[in-house]
Amino acid sequence: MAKTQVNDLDAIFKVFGYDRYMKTKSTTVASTCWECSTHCGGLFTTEQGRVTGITPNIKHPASRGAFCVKGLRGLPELTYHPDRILRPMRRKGKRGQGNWQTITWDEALDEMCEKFLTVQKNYGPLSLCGAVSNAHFSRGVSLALLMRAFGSPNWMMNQDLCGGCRALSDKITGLNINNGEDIENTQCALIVGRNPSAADPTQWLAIKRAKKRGAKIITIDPARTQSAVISDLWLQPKLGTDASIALAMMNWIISKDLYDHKFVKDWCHGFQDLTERVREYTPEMAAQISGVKAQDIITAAQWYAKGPSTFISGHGIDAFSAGVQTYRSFHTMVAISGNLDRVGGNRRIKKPAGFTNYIEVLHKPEFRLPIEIEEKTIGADRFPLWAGPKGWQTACHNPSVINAVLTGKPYPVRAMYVTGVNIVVTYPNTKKTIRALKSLDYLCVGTHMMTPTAEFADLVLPKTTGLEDEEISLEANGPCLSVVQPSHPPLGEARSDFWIAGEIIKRLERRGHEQARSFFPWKTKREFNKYLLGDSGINYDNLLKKGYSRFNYELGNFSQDGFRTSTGKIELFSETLNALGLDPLPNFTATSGNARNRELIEQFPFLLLTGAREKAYHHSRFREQAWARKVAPDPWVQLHPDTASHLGVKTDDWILIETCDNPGKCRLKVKVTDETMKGIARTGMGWWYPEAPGPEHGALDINVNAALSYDGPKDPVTGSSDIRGIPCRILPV
Ligand SMILES: Nc1nc2c(c(=O)[nH]1)N[C@H]1C(S)=C(S)[C@@H](COP(=O)(O)OP(=O)(O)OC[C@H]3O[C@@H](n4cnc5c(=O)[nH]c(N)nc54)[C@H](O)[C@@H]3O)O[C@H]1N2
Ligand SMILES: Nc1nc2c(c(=O)[nH]1)N[C@H]1C(S)=C(S)[C@@H](COP(=O)(O)OP(=O)(O)OC[C@H]3O[C@@H](n4cnc5c(=O)[nH]c(N)nc54)[C@H](O)[C@@H]3O)O[C@H]1N2
Ligand code: SF4
Ligand SMILES: [Mo]
Repeated sequence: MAKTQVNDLDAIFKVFGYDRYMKTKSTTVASTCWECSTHCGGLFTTEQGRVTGITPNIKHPASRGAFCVKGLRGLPELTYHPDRILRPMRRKGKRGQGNWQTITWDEALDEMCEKFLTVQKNYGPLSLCGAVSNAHFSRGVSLALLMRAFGSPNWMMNQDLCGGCRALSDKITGLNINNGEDIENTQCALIVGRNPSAADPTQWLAIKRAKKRGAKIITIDPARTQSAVISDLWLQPKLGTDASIALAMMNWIISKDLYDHKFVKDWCHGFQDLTERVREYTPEMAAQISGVKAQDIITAAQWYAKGPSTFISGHGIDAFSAGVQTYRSFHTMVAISGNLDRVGGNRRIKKPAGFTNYIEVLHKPEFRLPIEIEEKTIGADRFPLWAGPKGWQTACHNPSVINAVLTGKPYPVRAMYVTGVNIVVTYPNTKKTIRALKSLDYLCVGTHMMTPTAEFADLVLPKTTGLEDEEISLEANGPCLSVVQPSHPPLGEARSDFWIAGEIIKRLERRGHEQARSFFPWKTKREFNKYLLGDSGINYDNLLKKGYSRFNYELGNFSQDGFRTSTGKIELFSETLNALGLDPLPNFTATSGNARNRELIEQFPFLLLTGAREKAYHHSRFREQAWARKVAPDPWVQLHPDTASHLGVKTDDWILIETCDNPGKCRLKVKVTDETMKGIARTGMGWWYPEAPGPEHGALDINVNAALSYDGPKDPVTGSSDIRGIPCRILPV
């Protein structure tokens, strides 16, 4: 049981009149941590109005007792941090000067509504844009629907930098398997570009259990991660070359007749075309591309084909300019090997009949804007499967939005509502993001702490944390439904994103925009949650009591469910990509880092890998917390001993990284280790120092996105930019 540190909470409670909760006796609720999408079930104990202990819930079907320090310490210490923003604040003086005036919610919401309506009147509704992390939480849905209520289809989410390539490949291929890994029953776990020991404790515990049971573990990762250490086979590829390995594995599986004939015959479209495509990808050829031994590729193919096998993938093969094709190479292999929706394989997403997912809400016809407006979503012209009416989550293409703010093309974007995302730190090209935010007519930011993004706002809104909110989520890896429930009322005047959206809708109605209500018919969050449960038959009270709810599901019911593609089958040959003039078959394409010419290699001799996860932080979060800063005080960069000695640097030296796109530099502290490959600079992301001078708080200094461009090569489907495998040079400080 972790004890939380309490700061000047008594003072906060007194100021906001919460003394009465301090007198209540100890209570425990079964809830879920929603600091990250792992969603670990926990028992949260509240004493005298504050959470004093969190215990992992071993009964939770998805997390099964997994939890991490970010949930145990990060979440409570964020909630009770003395610097937490607890009242709406209006900018005084110039933007970014750090002068704020506390105002009431009524003043804040009236102002936000008026300013948005003014911009809407001056530049049209499309000039309004939202930004949020994703639509796996209610905040994504409430933000998107709020923007639609103003008449704008424009909102940004960070999935082009996160799981977007995986999601689109999954959708195009027709699998529907995101997070459906059945690790508990697998005989072979194929871990690709995923670092579960740092990123996902639920997965990591399950992998260790599988290992103990005798399942084979294969890791494909350029770095020696903890899963590589426990693996029976570790393949160490050059960055961005994984597609060649998957295609060669399929070459072996097909040529040795190890594929699932019945599944291929009944349910796959384009097997002959795929066979022809993979013919050229012999293990020897893939070995040349990837630097991995041909024999290791063959062994991986044999183990994987024997199965049942589960494919566990992550950010290491996502979010780059060849992300969708790389995922297609693995996803088609999941299909032809018969590992789809079988025990020990990759389950298709299950949900209770009658239940509505967040993403399904976004696609419901009653909440849509007219198609001719949605077609104008920024980026829909270039990336129609990503943005706009046919888009996966209907959101914008982010770098195109930043450009629209700065150039007015394809049309002006003049006001933004940013919540649950810290875009100055987490989008590539920090300088440019700041320039864009500074140039807006109006910026409203919802946050818990003063972040480098909130610093540029006109209005800052105080947000509830996961100890104060109520939320339902579908856990594909359970499968089950899980609930976040408040341990106590919000501190100060913090409010949820859902509440804020609802209050703005009320104001729009009062100002004569009655149609706004149709995008947001729910009056309370509870009502919305009940709407999601629909007629699934799941009892809300039982859900709250246990913290989760299991439901019945069936595996492999393909004839009943079918596949959501144009052919009704798994599309090895994608008709969707073909219709767009894109390569319909999985393929390997070299990224800019792999395709460097001699001149570029001389100038930028290394490849930059960003995003390695740190246990104490969640992206840019928790940098204000003393324990986390003690565990990981500085932004590090791993260099192989040969690379370090070639450069003449040693552990604890500071260096500067500059990429070939050169928007700026990033300062990092060297860790010399053979965990990483020669010639690579491997670093994390999300760094800033809350205590450093504002408004940037170090975001232009120690934040790797200060050195990255958002305008480089793009994945043709998702518009994702390279955030690893980027040619770079290393300079002394
Ligand atoms: N503690 C902590 N946990 C987190 C997060 C956090 O910030 N902190 N963030 C959460 C979020 S939103 C995400 S998206 C996930 C991300 O977590 P993961 O999906 O695990 O992704 P990364 O840590 O970015 O990278 C995983 C591995 O990919 C490897 N890799 C890099 N390039 C390549 C490549 O070209 N090929 C292959 N095969 N591997 C490569 C890296 O060396 C790394 O070990 O973590 C989640 N969990
Ligand atoms: N170079 C590079 N860039 C990357 C990555 C990389 O690997 N390399 N990774 C990318 C990935 S995978 C991701 S997911 C993104 C992450 O990018 P962000 O989503 O911007 O990252 P966070 O630091 O988690 O920022 C979340 C912000 O939301 C606030 N917040 C947290 N919880 C809540 C909540 O419940 N409600 C509200 N309203 N706000 C909340 C926090 O206070 C914080 O300021 O970064 C991407 N950027
Ligand atoms: S992995 Fe950690 S931060 Fe993520 S949900 Fe679980 S406890 Fe919370
Ligand atoms: Mo992510």
